[in-house]
Amino acid sequence: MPWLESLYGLCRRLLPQPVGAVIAWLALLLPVVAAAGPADAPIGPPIRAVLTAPPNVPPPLTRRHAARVIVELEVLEKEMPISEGVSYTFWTFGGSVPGSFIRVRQGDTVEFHLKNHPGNKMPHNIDLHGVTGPGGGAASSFTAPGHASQFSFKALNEGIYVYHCATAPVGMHVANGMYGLILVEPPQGLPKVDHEYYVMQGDFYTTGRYREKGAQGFDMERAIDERPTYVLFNGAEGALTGERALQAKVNQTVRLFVGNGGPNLVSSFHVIGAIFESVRFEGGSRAQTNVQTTLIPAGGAAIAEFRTRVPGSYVLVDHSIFRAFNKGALAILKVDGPPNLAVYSGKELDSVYLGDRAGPNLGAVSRASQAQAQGSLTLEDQVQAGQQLFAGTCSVCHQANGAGLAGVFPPLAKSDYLVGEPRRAITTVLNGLSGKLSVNGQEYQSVMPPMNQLNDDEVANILTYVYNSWGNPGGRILAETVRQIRATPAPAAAPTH
Ligand code: HEC
Ligand SMILES: [Cu+2]
Repeated sequence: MPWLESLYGLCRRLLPQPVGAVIAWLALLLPVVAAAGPADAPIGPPIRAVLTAPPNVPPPLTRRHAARVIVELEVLEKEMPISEGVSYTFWTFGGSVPGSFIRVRQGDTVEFHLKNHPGNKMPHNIDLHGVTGPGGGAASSFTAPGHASQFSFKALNEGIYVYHCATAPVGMHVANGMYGLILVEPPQGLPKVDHEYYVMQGDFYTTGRYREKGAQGFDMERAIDERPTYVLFNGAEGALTGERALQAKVNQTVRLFVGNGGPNLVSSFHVIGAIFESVRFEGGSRAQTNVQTTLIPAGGAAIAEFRTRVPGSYVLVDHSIFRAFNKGALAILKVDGPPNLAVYSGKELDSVYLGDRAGPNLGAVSRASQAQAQGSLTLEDQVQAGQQLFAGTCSVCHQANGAGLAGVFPPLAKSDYLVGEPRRAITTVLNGLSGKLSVNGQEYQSVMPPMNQLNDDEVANILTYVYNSWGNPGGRILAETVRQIRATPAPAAAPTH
């Protein structure tokens, strides 16, 4: 019904409010009455859909009529980083996790081509939640490696929809990254904004622990138990932090298309320091306003919008908060521009919320783990990696300069507790420390929580950094030593009498 939408636009532009608005809205209602009639048959030659890799979204559609839209999506099984120094074999739609973003218009007829790369090992298919029909396309799109399949559907309902692979074992295909979003724009389009971004959460199940280095396999048992090692935005820790952070300027409008691929977890999606002015929750057509945290079910999506008002780093998290700080569900929107003291007087929150993500990246950490794997790890590699990890893990208490805080956190700089006692330093990090303690003649009686979420490399590198900084005597701690000490059971508590 292109003439109706033109009429809508014309009314809005030419007639004075509110008369113009009323007529415009009446014009908008007409196509609803006539929906799905023969009138919205595709017009013109077929159009190839623009597909984008996350966090990018294809440009808004300017078309004001339904068309035949060709989507070509290729499945690629490929090894990619899931965290610094950790790789995983992802199964992808279009080479990225989440898969390519697809944008069509309500009323379009989508001619879908699914290709399965000849180098792949598995058959795959696609179930699009924006499809009306059994399996959402799954049965028609089952494709063996080296083959392609084709089916068509009419995008009847506008909204933001998840797509995913539905080949058995379905959970495994989804857990390996086989999901993405398709936006079906309403006929009149979405209101214009300054930035549109594509963010999708997923939970991952690796054989190794969180941040355990090297190539990690898929762990079916953990997946069935719903105990993910990683919970991530856009398929990798650091996919949207440091140099890859989302960008905006002060006083701009941001629209986030947020999906949740699961396979298991439900997301409590929140942006620290921002309030969503509008959320199309569950991807539906109704918008909720003034939302702090929006629930995104597995296999669901939302459209969240807000205006940037104060410069700084805004942290996107799953507010099931251990997932953010201990499993990776953390991304950053960096807003540049002049301060707005009337709205917010404080300083940047980077160090409070970002932890080891506050630095530009953890490049030194991956360099050290590569060197470790190749047997060429140097003292310098360890010190640099340790410095980055210390900043995110230990400096909140012991301070970046190792001086501690008088009476509360003991110093690590020139600490007589540390010097000549590497074994004791390692057990302190692994098991924590509490009770009376004397460092350089000063008494402390406080609690250090165990830091045993750190892996052997990380503990070794952090302590090597500590021993080589702030006037400390130097020396090296090796991952092997940490491994041995971790394997030794902690000393039993003294027997009580
Ligand atoms: C939440 C705060 C906190 C964090 C984080 C923390 N520590 Fe501690 N640390 C303490 C406290 C408190 C003590 C003293 C405990 C006591 O009084 O028994 C301590 C004691 C120590 C000691 C022994 C005393 C000394 O000064 O030599 C070492 C070594 C140490 N921490 C290293 C680390 C390292 C390395 C990290 C990072 C992996 C770390 N700590 C993270 C709070 C913390
Ligand atoms: Cu698949």
